[in-house]
Amino acid sequence: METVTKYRTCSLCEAMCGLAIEIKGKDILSIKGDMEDPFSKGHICPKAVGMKDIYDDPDRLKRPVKKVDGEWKEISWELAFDEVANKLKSMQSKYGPQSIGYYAGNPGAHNLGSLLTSPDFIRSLKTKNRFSATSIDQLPHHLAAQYMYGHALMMPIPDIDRTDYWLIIGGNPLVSNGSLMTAPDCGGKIRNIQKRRGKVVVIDPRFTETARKADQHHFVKPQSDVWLLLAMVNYIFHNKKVKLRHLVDLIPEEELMLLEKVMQPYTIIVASRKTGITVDTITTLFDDFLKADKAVCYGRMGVSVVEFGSLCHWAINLINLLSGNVDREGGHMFTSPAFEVIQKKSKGQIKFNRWQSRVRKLPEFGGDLPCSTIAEEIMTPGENQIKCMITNAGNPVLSTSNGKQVGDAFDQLEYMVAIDIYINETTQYADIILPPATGLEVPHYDTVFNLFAIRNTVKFSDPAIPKEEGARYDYEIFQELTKRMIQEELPADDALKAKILYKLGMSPKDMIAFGLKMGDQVSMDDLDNNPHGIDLGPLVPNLHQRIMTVDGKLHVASDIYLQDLKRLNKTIDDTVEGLVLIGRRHLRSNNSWMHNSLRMVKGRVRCTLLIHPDDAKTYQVTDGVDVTVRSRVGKVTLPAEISEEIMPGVVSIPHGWGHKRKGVKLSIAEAHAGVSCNDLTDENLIDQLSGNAAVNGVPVEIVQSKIAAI
Ligand SMILES: Nc1nc2c(c(=O)[nH]1)N[C@H]1C(S)=C(S)[C@@H](COP(=O)(O)OP(=O)(O)OC[C@H]3O[C@@H](n4cnc5c(=O)[nH]c(N)nc54)[C@H](O)[C@@H]3O)O[C@H]1N2
Ligand SMILES: Nc1nc2c(c(=O)[nH]1)N[C@H]1C(S)=C(S)[C@@H](COP(=O)(O)OP(=O)(O)OC[C@H]3O[C@@H](n4cnc5c(=O)[nH]c(N)nc54)[C@H](O)[C@@H]3O)O[C@H]1N2
Ligand code: SF4
Ligand SMILES: [Mo]
Repeated sequence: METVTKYRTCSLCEAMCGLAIEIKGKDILSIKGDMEDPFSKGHICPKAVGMKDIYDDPDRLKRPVKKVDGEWKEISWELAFDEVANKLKSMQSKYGPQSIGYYAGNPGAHNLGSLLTSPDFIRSLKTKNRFSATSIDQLPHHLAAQYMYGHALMMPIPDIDRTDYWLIIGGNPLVSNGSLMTAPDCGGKIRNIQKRRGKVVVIDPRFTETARKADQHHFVKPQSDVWLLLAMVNYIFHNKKVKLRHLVDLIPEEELMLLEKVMQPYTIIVASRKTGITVDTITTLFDDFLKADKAVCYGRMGVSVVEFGSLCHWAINLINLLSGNVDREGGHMFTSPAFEVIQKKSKGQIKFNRWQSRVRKLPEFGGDLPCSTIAEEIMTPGENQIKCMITNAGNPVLSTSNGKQVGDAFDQLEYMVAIDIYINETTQYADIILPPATGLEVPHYDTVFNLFAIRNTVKFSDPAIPKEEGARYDYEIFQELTKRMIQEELPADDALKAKILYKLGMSPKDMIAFGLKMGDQVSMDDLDNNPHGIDLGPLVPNLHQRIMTVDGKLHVASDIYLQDLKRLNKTIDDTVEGLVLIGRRHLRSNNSWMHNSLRMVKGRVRCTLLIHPDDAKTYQVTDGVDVTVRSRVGKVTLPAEISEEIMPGVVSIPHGWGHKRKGVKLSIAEAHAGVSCNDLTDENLIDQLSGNAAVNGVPVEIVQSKIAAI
């Protein structure tokens, strides 16, 4: 059998690296970086080869499984589709549509079939009880994009290929490979900034892998960044450094004057007291940023999943805007994707807080409710209580705040369906699991991450390797379920039904081809002829054409933020006693679901409690010895790792671990189980404005430590 090389984009994280995969028959011989990919130019990380392990994994499901008397039994696809659709319809008629909850996880955003076909299925459920991993991630970014630029997806991207000054606050792109900034090889990009005599500055409670490569690193107390960021907005006004350049006609003058006024209390002195960074250092930092010809401030999880995440991202957008760096080379720019996801028809629509969750009255955003409310929506009796859950490509038991409680809630459900490739911490609660083909077996196009990329490129990849006989693609699963859900529901001549049925006949490739035609930059034929992808050039100024607000203006002082400042001001004198918990990521992990690859988990134990030597002394913690950590919601026991890389008063546990649980069928992951830091994070700690979970900065205490025998 002959060996062939297939080219495609890696779908694991946001970096969109090009892969060159050698295949012989049904065997994957090697996975390397595609040197001819115009975007990633050969770069990959260690996870890319993990794609082979997922493909070969004997624990991965290929056929639907149903729980019968506590045991999983394979059943046929037809039976599975019929059962799921009938059950969902009976739940709808018995308890009403709100009794069905839906949770969408992270790999869905990397998955073409799921992205294009799940929305119709979700619509057919007619439920408002929708949740996703977005609300334990980037909700504040979407909110700022919505209120300032008019659409949740109008997110400005740091143009790090051309900047002179990159301020990274609460992000670790050397490990995460960039997020809401699709940029393969961030290490190389940092080196290039330095070669251009530019500067990279990192602000983080941990001396991270990125900080090690940067020109400067400053420790910051968790949750305090908001004071620093607002102080910088104030500093720009106070020192008359506002440069609006070509955007002057977009920004309402009265809003600018109001903003200047409300920013006045946020001084460097307050910022210094809150963050622990000296007044001199902050002043130099602000001056350096403002002196640079092209500068960009970029914030990620460390300023997203915190209690003032929305204010942080509003402030970051304001800093870039007021310093003259928005829609300008080397600053904060907007992409021009070949397949346009931002539809002109949604111009001006605010999709926020149109309804609230039943129990805690948390706001809806983009049709989703905050995932911190899932458990209470299931466990609190009453009308519209969730009785049935569907998860797609998500593992909320490990990934969301107070995950153990989410598991307990799932255990109470009347019915649960998981669309997933594994029997894991979440899906083990399901009654039925529908496993799609995945990874290298599915067609791929990045509708989402091209929108967030630092350069415009485009590529379509057909499946690199055929799916197993009898397996189904995710889009087939969604299309089959949707068909059954709407069949009798809507009258035969219903226009929506006709539209959905028409789409049900289309493959994802047909849909992308159609979208590309609308965009008029490249055709599917062009992509078929260019398997390495096509470069469409660097980002270009385009905000005047792309802005999506109803009046075409860029709003800098929306009332939601001004109101939230009042909430912030109440905390001005708060001080932190004891320890707070933050997270961390590792190059060989991908949230919770790649630990069943030996290649990814072998070596030194990575699920440790990182603690500063001073705190270790105070709490009598010994390096390498188990320590028990407790929060309001639970406790975990794990080995301590004493290091000066974490600042005093802060401890860190990576998320996505904790695989040793009843019902889990992940042989390798169970043997390298670790503990789940989300058994400590608290569903009540949220960013009140957006409803986003706050998993960084959680108060914890050390309740027991074993002192190593000398
Ligand atoms: N404490 C703390 N918690 C966090 C974070 C943190 O930094 N700290 N980070 C948060 C972030 S940013 C995110 S995005 C979330 C992630 O949260 P989730 O999306 O809920 O969890 P994942 O770990 O990504 O789980 C992905 C699931 O998808 C399945 N899967 C993989 N590939 C496919 C596929 O092709 N199709 C289908 N149907 N299923 C598939 C896997 O088996 C797994 O069950 O975690 C969040 N949780
Ligand atoms: N290898 C790997 N790559 C991944 C993932 C993975 O699990 N593994 N997950 C992917 C996903 S879903 C996402 S969303 C991205 C996330 O991408 P990143 O946000 O770049 O990743 P994190 O490691 O969460 O980085 C957050 C940083 O914030 C710091 N931090 C914590 N609290 C605070 C605070 O209060 N203030 C400040 N200033 N900093 C703080 C942490 O120490 C950490 O260094 O990564 C993606 N890429
Ligand atoms: S950086 Fe992300 S996209 Fe690139 S190879 Fe690694 S996991 Fe895949
Ligand atoms: Mo994420």
